[in-house]
Amino acid sequence: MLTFYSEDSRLRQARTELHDGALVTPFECPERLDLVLKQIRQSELGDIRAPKTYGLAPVLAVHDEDYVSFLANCWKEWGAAGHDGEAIPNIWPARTMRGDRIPRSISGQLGYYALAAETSISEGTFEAAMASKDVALGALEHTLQSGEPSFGLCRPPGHHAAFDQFGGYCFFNNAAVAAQRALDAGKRRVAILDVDFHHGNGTQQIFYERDDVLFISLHGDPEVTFPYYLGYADETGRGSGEGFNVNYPLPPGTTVDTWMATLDNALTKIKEAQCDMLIVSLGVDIFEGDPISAFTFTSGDFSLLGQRLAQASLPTVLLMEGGYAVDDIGVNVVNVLQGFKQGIS
Ligand code: 6XA
Ligand code: ZN
Repeated sequence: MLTFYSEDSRLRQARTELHDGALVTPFECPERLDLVLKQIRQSELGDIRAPKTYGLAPVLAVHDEDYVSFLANCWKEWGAAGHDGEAIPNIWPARTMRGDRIPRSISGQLGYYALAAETSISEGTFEAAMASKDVALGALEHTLQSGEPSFGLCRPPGHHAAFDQFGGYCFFNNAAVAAQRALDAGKRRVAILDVDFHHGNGTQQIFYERDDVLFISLHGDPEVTFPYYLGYADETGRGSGEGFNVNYPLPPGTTVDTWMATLDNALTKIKEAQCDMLIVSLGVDIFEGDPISAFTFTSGDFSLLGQRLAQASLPTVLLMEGGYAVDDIGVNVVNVLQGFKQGIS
């Protein structure tokens, strides 16, 4: 299985994340790439390739143009406004305010386009986000052409990024960009299966009223888990999208047996919906040792996950989402990919 990866993903080197009331070094850091690359190189998985560049058009197919301009210019404008630190929102169009105005000030714009405060915008963030969606598109193109599965080592991740909002370490929704491209290339219905510990609110929002993308997510119950305001079981899609959004919120501490039984339900739905492509939002923060999550996967369990995903028997692209800087993330990712390979042979 080929891996797609871009050196430019390292251009985001944010120094600050608002976490537990303090500014800490971000969990979502470039070292994550090294941990995964090291294990892929030591495995027999296959080559690592750099993607070509695909420009902005595939981004604009799922994101708002003004939002994309905001991301492209934010760091420069933040500096021009005289701010020393990284760009962090601290005011929002909250429920009692107006949501129909986009202020001229970069501080006002930050709140308008942010859905959370932990993710600061820093030098190189936009460039890294561009590289990350190229990684997703490179993996997709390879799978479309060869029918073989591929892995996109995307960084920054994407599944929290909505039509016009960033947050949860995400800027462009890599899985959504890839799904739209697959449809434009002739696929009829794409399943996006999100196994990250956190709900993929951005992916859900982008496709909520559509029946050509089936979005299914297994995640920590938003009653007690980020992103809190989306990801409940009663969110089933709207209009022609009704029935094409499926959420499985699970309590912290959920056992792997329960999680796998839920995955089987998800795979049945993908079969019933007659999808002709599978994109996996692969977060390995379901690991028992993950510093910000609360599921109980061991490294060995990730092999089983890979095997089960292969049983969908669909052209498959796996895209990296969360999973944080503990040495094990490389092992866990490779276990999924090797399990997948075993599952198809
Ligand atoms: C912020 C938590 C952000 C979650 C990031 C993540 N306190 N998403 O892993 O999948
Ligand atoms: Zn996550």
